[in-house]
Amino acid sequence: MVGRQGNVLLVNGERLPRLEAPAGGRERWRLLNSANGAYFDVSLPGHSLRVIGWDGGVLPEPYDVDHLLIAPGERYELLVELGGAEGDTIELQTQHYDRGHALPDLGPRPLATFALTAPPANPAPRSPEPRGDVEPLPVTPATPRRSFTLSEEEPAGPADEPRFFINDEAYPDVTRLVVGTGEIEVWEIVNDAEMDHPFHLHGTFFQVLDQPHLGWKDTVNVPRKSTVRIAVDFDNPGLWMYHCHILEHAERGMMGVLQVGEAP
Ligand SMILES: [Cu+2]
Repeated sequence: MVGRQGNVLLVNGERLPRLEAPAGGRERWRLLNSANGAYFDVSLPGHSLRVIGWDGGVLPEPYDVDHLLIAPGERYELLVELGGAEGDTIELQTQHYDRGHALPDLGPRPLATFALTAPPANPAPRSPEPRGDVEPLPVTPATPRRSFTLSEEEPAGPADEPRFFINDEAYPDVTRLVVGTGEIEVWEIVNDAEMDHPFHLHGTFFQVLDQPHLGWKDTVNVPRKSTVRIAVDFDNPGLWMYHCHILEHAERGMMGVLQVGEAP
């Protein structure tokens, strides 16, 4: 029902790796949640994280957070200042995020340890922060809107499987959406289910509306009983999927088909 959670956390395929980094150094990290169903809410206690990029590239305006929620399939690029002295260790942690269905709070869990080494005697000059070139998509009251309602059905008995739907249809029994190449649309993703679902679109990136940061994404978490609006520029003709990125949910129905342009 909730997707495979697993009971061992891996970073780059390793359990609790110990990494070295020069004290006071600045590093660029790319975080990708490749878990099937687990959410990560990462932090470096005592340090802030500077978000410089998302799934689809570098942001025009970076922003700072003290923890960062990463749903399955999402990617974030960070600049991290590893403040501290030689010999200190800093722990990258994940904490519980309540994504519904009363999953247990296991408290903060370590992901990796950074052991600070002596800073270089002659540090290289810092390169400037990368800045992306992103313009807001031109959304107007005339921009076509579509609505997608995500829902779930718990198994009726022990022999049953849960089922998941978009607009009451379960893949593969779905109506193909057709969009003209170059059309801009606003998609309203309504999560009517009892848990969060990370919505993922293939073939193009989108901008998440109603939130303060501009940038390109292809996966966005839609918290339970809430609505997320995205603006999409369908500039890439072809036949594409959109689905929940918890793969058990896609497998059990929460997936649709989108045709951009002429039928291939
Ligand atoms: Cu889901």
